[in-house]
Amino acid sequence: MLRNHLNKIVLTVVITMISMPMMAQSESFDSWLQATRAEAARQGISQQTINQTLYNITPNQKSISLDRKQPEKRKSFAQYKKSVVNQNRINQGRRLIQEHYSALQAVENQYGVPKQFIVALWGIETNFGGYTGGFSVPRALATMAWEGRRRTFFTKELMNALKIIDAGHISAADMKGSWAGAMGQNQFMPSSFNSYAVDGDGDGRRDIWNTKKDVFASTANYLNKNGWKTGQKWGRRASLPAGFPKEMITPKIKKPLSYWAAMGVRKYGGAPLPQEDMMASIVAPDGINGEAYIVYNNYQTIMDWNRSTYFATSVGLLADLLAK
Ligand SMILES: [Ca+2]
Repeated sequence: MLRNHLNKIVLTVVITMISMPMMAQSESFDSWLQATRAEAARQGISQQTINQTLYNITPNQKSISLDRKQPEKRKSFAQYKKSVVNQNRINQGRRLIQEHYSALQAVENQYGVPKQFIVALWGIETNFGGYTGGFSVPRALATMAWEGRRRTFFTKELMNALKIIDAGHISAADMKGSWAGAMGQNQFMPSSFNSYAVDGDGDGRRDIWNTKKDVFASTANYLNKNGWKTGQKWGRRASLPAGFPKEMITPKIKKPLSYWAAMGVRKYGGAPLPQEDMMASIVAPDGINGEAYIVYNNYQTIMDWNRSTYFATSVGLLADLLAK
């Protein structure tokens, strides 16, 4: 009897370990939650917000498994580009630029960011607000913070999310986003929201979930504050000469256009590079045998939004197609 009982315990422990693979945390979710409620109160979050977000919740296992998968990393750039810069999206983006022309123009005038970049980011992040993620952001962030792989980052994001609810920009129930807590139509993390979100329609709330003027102004403000240079392109496709050194292919190496021209880099198709006084980098998201691009300051700004050459290159290409 005792032996059977012990076997049962052992079996339960084994099953629990199998069903929660590689968990970094040793603390139970409830005890973590209790400590986090105290921390939120210490940071000045209202008891009402704490009650609405950090009581009676469980970890979201879907967030945990998606965090471990990250399927986009396994695609090639060519595949990624095909899926995010497709003809449907180009047509829809062009139509939306016409539909929201005056709102986008006002934002462009104020922040110096052309409307096609605002709409390209909107299109790639959420298919123009079509899929913003149905996860409860506080629960997703609590899950990621407790799970432990990036505890400091996600705890900070969770506190930022609670401050947004406290400030009345969105209710706790309506704060929806991705499995990792990116929110609304432009997928700002809560810290980006608190640094860059803007009340574009002047109703007193920064609403990146439902108010397009807020989405447009927040996106443009983000780029503007991260060094966007008005009047400059993002970059263009390039041809590299035979034997171009692989180690020079990185957004981290910035040289004048004239330097790249002297190395034999040309526009795709063979025309010479423009003779402008600009710093540029060479990127080739699929490696030296894939497409190469020569990219400028504004590409680096797009990479501040999302540190991926797949993403930044696709945003640039889509923006160019939307402007045509
Ligand atoms: Ca607003």
